[in-house]
Amino acid sequence: MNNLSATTKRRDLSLPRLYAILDPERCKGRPPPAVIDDLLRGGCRAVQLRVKNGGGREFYDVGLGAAESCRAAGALFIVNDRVDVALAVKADGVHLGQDDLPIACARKLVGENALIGISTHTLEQAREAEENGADYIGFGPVFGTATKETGYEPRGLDLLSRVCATVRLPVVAIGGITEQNVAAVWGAGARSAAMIGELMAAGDIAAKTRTIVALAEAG
Ligand code: TZP
Ligand code: MG
Repeated sequence: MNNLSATTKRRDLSLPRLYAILDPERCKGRPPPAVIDDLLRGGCRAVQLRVKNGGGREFYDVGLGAAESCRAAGALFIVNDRVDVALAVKADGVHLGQDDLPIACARKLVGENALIGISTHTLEQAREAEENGADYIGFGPVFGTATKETGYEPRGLDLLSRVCATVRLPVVAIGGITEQNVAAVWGAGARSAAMIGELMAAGDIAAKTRTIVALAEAG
């Protein structure tokens, strides 16, 4: 839809090592467009927009600007939960939870070139997501997190490793990932590390992003 042209095949997907999640409620008073700019200036090349409590209009308005900024920077832009918003803002893809639309249904709506990611919390869910045609899976929470009431115990690095060894899809690990533990997450086989709190807690988001991207390049 956005950076994925008809000639870019989903199966060639090489997700960036850092997958930032932008949640306007977690921006600590900073305007979401400024936070997106900071993430992109810091070298982040995958951004997911997550709007849990706003209406579709807020999601659309923030998403439209975010999609444009990501497109200009050559970054992937993914919309959380809402297929309609992903289509409306021409995102690169949509990220679904276990209770959202089934993958096959979302695929019919977004088409063959868009990415579909799905959150998983068990090995079985990860296998199922692969069988059902997801392009990548989220897996977590790997560690404890204060950002979301997940309802799940932290899954830990051992289970993350098993999931990464079992599915062929790229795995985006999520939950409690920080500058201190991100190398272990990549080391466990996760292609990418999703972060909310660690990035938003930084006084200088661009500098923090740069640090994480540099860690990935050093590893
Ligand atoms: N899904 C599982 S854990 C989580 C989500 C959305 C929150 C991740 O946030 P943080 O601050 O990076 O732990
Ligand atoms: Mg969701």
